[in-house]
Amino acid sequence: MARIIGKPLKNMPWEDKPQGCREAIWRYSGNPIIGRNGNRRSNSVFNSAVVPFEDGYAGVFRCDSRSISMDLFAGRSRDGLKWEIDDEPIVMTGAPEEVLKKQYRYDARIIPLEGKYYVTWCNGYHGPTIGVAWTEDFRTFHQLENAFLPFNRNGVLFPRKIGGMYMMLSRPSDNGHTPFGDIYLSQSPDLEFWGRHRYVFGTFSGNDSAWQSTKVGPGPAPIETDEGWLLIYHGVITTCNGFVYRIGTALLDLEEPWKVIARSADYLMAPWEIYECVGDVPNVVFPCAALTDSDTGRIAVYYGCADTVTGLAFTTVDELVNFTREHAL
Ligand code: BMA
Repeated sequence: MARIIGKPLKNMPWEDKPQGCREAIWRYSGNPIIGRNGNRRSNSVFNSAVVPFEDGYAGVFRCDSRSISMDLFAGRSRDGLKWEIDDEPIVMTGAPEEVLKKQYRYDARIIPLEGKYYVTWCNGYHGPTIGVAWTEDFRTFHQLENAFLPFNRNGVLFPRKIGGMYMMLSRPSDNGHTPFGDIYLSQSPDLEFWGRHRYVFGTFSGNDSAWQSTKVGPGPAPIETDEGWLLIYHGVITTCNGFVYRIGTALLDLEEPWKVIARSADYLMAPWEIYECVGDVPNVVFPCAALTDSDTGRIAVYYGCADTVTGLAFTTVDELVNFTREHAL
């Protein structure tokens, strides 16, 4: 049995695997948990991050507005299912004015690290790059320097230092909808200066795993297990109707996490449900957060559906480790 190395989480959102289900992950019966009108002006709420906070949960949500602007909003929940999302976007403080200038912000991740909650997101600075901030209360957010040069997306911190360094995964990109993309790892002594870049893994162009032939990018913060860092990621194929986004898994070495132990050839989850296939951008499932309980091994994955609404799916560490190894490339 694989084990999560982390904290217990009592009362996390959960449903048992439905009888007869043969999948390694199963959707919440009440999906989508957040609809288009998550806050007053939202057109869509998706690709958002949540963490346990105080006696419930807090989150940073991507709410595209009805003018179709992209920004981040704080939210709170008692049960991780019903969310109250602020009507006003997060105001960042602390960084030099040049860095605080806001063009657009989207696709946040939240990583509990050394007693604070670090938020990373795709930050518009003459093109997309990785914004970084921390908060202790989800009201005041202290922004740091952008981690990288443009163009980059999907910056995801590891939840602890490894070999004395902070580590972040990312997916270098272009200024548009990026018809390529591999996962890299960068290291930092202070969360400001990033270097020692390593290639983790890239697209797979063969017939054996075509769903991830256009680009791959990290999803939720890697989950520490006794078998390695469990990475849930998105993989994309280009079809005659455009991109299709699916979800896969990989296991990375605990000490040198740019080394891949195993990676799934099959996708874990794909747009099958109507709310994943129909929306502003059809055929997208895009994972950004995972809650975990070290006692039971349960995992709850939050994912964007068709760039329109937010879904939740359940699995366990054992299911994902077995799935990754069983279908390894
Ligand atoms: C990516 C990002 C995501 C989005 C996806 C599908 O490049 O913009 O926010 O979910 O495309 O449109």
